[in-house]
Amino acid sequence: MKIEAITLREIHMRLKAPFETSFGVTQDRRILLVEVIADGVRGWGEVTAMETPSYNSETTDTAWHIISDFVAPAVVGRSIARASDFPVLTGHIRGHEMAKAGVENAIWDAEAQQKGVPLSRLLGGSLSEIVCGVSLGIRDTPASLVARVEEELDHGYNRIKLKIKPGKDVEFVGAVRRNFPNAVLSVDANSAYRLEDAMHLRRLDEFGLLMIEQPLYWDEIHAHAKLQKLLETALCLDECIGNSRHAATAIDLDACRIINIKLGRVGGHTEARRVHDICSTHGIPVWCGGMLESGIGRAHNIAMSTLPGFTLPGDVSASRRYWREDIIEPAVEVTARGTIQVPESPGLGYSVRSKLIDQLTVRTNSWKASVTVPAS
Ligand code: OSB
Ligand code: MG
Repeated sequence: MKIEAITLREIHMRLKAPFETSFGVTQDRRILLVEVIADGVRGWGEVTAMETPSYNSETTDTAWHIISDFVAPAVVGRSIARASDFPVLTGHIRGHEMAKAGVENAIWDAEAQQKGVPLSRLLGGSLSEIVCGVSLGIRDTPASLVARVEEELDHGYNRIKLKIKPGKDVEFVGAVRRNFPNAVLSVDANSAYRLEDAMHLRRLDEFGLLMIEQPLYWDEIHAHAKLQKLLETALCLDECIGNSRHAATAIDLDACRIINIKLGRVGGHTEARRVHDICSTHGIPVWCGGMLESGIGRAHNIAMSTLPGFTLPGDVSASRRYWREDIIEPAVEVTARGTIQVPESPGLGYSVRSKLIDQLTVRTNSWKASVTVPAS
């Protein structure tokens, strides 16, 4: 496959409601979309960096810089046999996984279309339906959180994840548990606690949670191993797993019993599949995390979630929970039993609404391979 051209654009999309995590409130998303032309076929990817370096160290603007000044120049005009060879072209660029993933994933979409297969099948996925959970932001009062949980359970979602932070944890989770004794519940702290808080976190054990996601330092696995020994509840790592070596380390140290896989955080489909494979080998269940994506990122998440190790409900849910109008057609919909039907048409399996994307675009940058004239 020859990577003939790349177009990078920034679009602005407003979430239907503000989303609060331990690191802040998000409502106005600045999302980068990547359009790649490979052998004449167009593929789409999304950069899942946040606007601020609060979840990890990347931002919309760092990704713009890294793609513009390093990734695009390194890959446009180059040929690779398949999308899974893409990391070889960008291996010299340290970090910036979300920036690289946006471009790599667009090439995966293009390859699947060239081969006439759904992206899920090109990745080796087998599920035809994926199981969905939701992630609920921090609320002002336990009562308003309970009301939100009730709505999402009524919609059929199979697992409810509650965002927590110090001061908004035990009381909130307790209220939800009392109201829904049988619901599958988990919590996500986005690194808001310290190892010294272990005795406080132990109070969550009584609520029978499926997992506690990333309670400690965003960049430290070892502290989670110490914490896991003190808790009954399974820990799940998100932020600390930037690649498959990190996953192997976490498993070796017993730092978690579950891993959340995010395409952007690990650098794209190729590395995500490696994380999945290591987890499968060690009997660690995985699930697909979300980053408040537009439909393009969501469609990539759906394809990845069809790999057999994705045995727990993910955070990938219906477009309408986030957006008044999504940039793909049809929008991602969830069945009454809280599942998404995996599309069967080639590539991402959704059509991209180019006109709407043009309206939402605030800046673009593009690169084309120079035409080489054969010597006569
Ligand atoms: O930690 O999983 C996270 C959103 C932004 C940044 C980090 C996270 C999240 C979510 C929301 O939990 C997942 C989603 O609904 O897309
Ligand atoms: Mg998380």
